[in-house]
Amino acid sequence: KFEYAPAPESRAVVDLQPSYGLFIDGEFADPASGQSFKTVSPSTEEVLAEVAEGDAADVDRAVRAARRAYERVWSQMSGAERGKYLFRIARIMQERSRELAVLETLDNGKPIKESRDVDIPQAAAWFFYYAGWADKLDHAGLGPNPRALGVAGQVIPWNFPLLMLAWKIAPALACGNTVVLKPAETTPLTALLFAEICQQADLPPGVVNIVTGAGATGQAVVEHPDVNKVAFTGSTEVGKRIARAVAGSRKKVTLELGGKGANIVYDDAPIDQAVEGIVTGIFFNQGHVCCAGSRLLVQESIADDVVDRLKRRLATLRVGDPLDKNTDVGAINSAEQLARITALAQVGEDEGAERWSPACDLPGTGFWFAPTVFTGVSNTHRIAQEEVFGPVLSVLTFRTPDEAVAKANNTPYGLSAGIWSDKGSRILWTADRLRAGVVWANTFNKFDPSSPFGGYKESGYGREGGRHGLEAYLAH
Ligand code: TXE
Repeated sequence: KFEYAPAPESRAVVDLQPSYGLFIDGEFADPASGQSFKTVSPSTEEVLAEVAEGDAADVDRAVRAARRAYERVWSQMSGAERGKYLFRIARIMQERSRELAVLETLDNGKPIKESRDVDIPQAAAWFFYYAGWADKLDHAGLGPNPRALGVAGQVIPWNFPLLMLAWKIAPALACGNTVVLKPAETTPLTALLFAEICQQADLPPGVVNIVTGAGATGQAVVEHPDVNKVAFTGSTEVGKRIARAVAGSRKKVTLELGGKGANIVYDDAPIDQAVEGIVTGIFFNQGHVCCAGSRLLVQESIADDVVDRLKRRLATLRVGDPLDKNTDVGAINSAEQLARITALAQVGEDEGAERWSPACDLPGTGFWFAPTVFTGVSNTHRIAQEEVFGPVLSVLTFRTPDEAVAKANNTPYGLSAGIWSDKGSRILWTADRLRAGVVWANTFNKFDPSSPFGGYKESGYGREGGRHGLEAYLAH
């Protein structure tokens, strides 16, 4: 067995404060109610900080500040000037990337190598990318005179806290909108550090406001009458509630909801590469990924071989301390999410699928779930239809490309899919027939700010990223 010396990333780089206020009009402020909630480290259950619980009165203050900043400053500025602020924010994020990465890992439970190599660099990349658009909107092909919408109300989840903030805030600001953002209640800390970065970048007060709190705070943001645009990433259930809440208003809405991505492996696929892609597809970020490849669809003739190789590979994954640079799979984000995953995995067993996990010693405290593979899954099983949002893979087989496509499309969702094959024609034939917003070929979970991302069916509507992502924040 390969022995390694743990190399923990030092948490001393993070200056954790015992309590955090709301960020409104460029300043940290106490919430009207005086209430707060605790954010804990999912890997140790240690309380990291007390965070302000914003209510409707705080949201109103934040929306007013955003409106003032929009009317008086941000919409009056040239695109080039707005771009300079975004470039400055991006550079500060790079300079403070180590601090951001450690804080993200502490608050979320994800492995440090993922926050260090994916979340934080990608978040900065989004700011760089949209900074470049700020002075080129007239050339975006979005009409002769694209204008900002006004105040954007944004609600984000806990799986990629800073990256989801970047997906939301960067295009909104580039287009000339101001923002009130509500981070998820289990992962507010990097959003609050981002607020500090806005101060450091001298961003005019009120352009970005961060109101922390639970679902009710998000609801107050979404329903505020002076919010012109709603952007939400989260569960399909809450997404539907938001769509109902804004129905009949003039708010522009984008929803990025759940998924049940199919990872299709044909018999001519490069198998070792495909196995790596299956692992990345579902075990990256503990499977807390809306576009995860949570269903493996493997051609019957190679299914046993692929599953054997997959199991051997999973036995080498290191599950444990997220701050250890060698860790591959970290902690589940919350006790609630762990309970959801545990319950749905039990349903998988009860429905007759075969459950397998590699031997791994899970830490005694914190929220943990071993990487899990279900074989013998049929399309009607709940673990083939419902989003688990955890490190759980369902394996299904198919005989023909038609059957692969039919099974891949047979869920309420349509966010992502992967295709593994040596034949370009087969990849194009399949991709053409998949009802999925993103289709990867011979790779998985690859992101770039220039690529649009979004869903079909119950995975939501609207696109984030690329030129398409501008459309969500412009009236034209
Ligand atoms: O999501 P919620 P939860 C899926 C995934 C997961 C399930 C539940 O399947 O198992 O959702 O996760 C805010 N009005 N995804 O409960 O509740 C909330 O405070 C306005 C997929 O954490 O949707 C948080 O900031 N906002 C997903 C955000 O919505 C409300 C990512 C998301 O939380 C609200 C997360 C309301 N009425 C979960 N209620 C993805 N697409 O990536 C809650 N919120």
